[in-house]
Amino acid sequence: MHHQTQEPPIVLRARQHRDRLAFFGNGGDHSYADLLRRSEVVALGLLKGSDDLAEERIAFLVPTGIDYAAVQWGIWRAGGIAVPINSGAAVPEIEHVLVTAGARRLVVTPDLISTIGDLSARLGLSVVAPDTLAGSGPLPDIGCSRRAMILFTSGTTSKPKGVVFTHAMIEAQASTLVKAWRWQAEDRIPLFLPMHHLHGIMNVQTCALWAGAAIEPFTKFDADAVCLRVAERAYSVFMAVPTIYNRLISWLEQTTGTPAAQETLAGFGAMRLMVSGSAALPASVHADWAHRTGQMLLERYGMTEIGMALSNPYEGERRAGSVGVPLPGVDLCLVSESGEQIDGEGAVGEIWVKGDTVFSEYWNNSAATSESFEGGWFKTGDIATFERGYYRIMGRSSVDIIKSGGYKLSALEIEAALLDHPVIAECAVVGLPDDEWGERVAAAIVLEGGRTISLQDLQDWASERVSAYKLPRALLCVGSLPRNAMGKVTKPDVKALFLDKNQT
Ligand code: MLC
Ligand code: AMP
Repeated sequence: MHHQTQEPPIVLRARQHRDRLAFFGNGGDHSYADLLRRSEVVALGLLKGSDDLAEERIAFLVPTGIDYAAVQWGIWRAGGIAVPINSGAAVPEIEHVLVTAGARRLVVTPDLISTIGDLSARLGLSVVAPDTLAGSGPLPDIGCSRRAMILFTSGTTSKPKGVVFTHAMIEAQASTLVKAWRWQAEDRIPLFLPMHHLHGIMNVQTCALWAGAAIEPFTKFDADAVCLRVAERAYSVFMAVPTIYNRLISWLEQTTGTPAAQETLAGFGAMRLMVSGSAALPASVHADWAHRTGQMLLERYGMTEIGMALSNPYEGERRAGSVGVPLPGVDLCLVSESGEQIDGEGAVGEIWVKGDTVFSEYWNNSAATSESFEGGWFKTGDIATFERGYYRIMGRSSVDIIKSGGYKLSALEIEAALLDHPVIAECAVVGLPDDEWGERVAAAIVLEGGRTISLQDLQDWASERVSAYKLPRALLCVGSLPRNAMGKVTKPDVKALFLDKNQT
């Protein structure tokens, strides 16, 4: 009897759109048939004659576009777990990801090989260029409960943790959003977000490809390039973080009155849907955008561990400063400090979430996994209130988590890196409010024996150790750090040191 291979859900979906475009733009036009073919080649090449990768972790460092998607799907189709690597990461950060995930193979394009420094020799890593992959034979059956992907996310521990996604979770997240936001095969979207985090990977790429829509890939966000294509009416859907909306507003201000600005405004106005998320969208930016373009941004709230949980409605009031209501299938409640579930108008508490989109484990870290759940609920650490039918995010329960440019950063991770500096004796990292970035990383340090260091020198030194977006943007050298009676650094007082200084 002929055996029909059980394929990852997104691959099955793609078979319905074989002749449609999956990717377009400067990197060329590529159909779904092309993506299916290329991902099969990657899968067979990775299998090298074995029947199944059996959840081997395959790291990959490949530019956004058809190549990235083909490698990601290829790993899935061969039965592996895809571990995307941040192309802007520092070598020690990549090492942490590879070692924690236990990845022995890295798929990397020649243009990005220098990103990994000496790691292949040091870790005995097998490095493979995607276009050298080839093979033949059948592909394994991929059940939905299999693990598919690990995304690393910073948090209240000093090193990022690996959030494990199964195919079932990916299916739940994509199908929920495709329905809620009415994705259609005719949609076209630009993709300029980093491809090692949820927003770019799931909300943009996976949802678009789930729906049979087309993606224009960019290696990074560039306002000039994106606005030019918006003016040409290249897109129907747009998804970005608040810092990008700030940049677009600056671009529109700088070009006011030019024909290019007029066309760009009209292009934004004509889109079907524009979404903001990953960090709080100031109500002033929401209003400014609506005033300029006529578009009411749809703000939603999510997290790597839970996918998207709250969303303003596609139809109905999109309220500035609010994140709307739970998406279908998401169970959500607010919990007070004393651990009681609270609801009703004006309730304030930590967001706890349950549902098919929620992850079930941090990779190889059962202690962190069990700490983050209670009674089956995932505890997000985000504080929200419920007002007139909508949720509003008020902040976070931990001062050690910073959101800058939509990236979640761990103050503890940055402190640990800075403490490796030979003259830094103590340090405390905080997030300062910032109009462009949401928050900005600031470091208060105590130096050994009367030494000094400039911000620039500190950044130059630290850039070998952490990604650019984690670098301190403000520095204070102090004689001692503010501490409480227990000897613990009091972060609100550290923040006050910077804010007081700015006022004088
Ligand atoms: C970069 N710079 C920063 C910075 N990032 N400064 C302060 N804070 C930061 N976070 C500096 C650079 O070093 C550079 O400095 C200058 O800003 C301009 O750099 P750039 O290269 O133009 O910045 P760019 O790389 O374009 O970054 C801006 C950005 C990017 C907004 C496009 O940060 C971005 O793509 N953010 C999205 C992150 C994201 O996808 N998060 C989702 C996580 S998932 P100099 O001195 O060299 O000029 C998630 C779940 C959910 O949150 O709900 O979605
Ligand atoms: P990450 O861990 O990178 O997935 O980031 C998830 C975090 O981003 C959440 O825990 C929130 O703190 C924050 N976040 C995401 N969307 C929003 C939003 N719309 N408003 C405020 N914070 C948000």
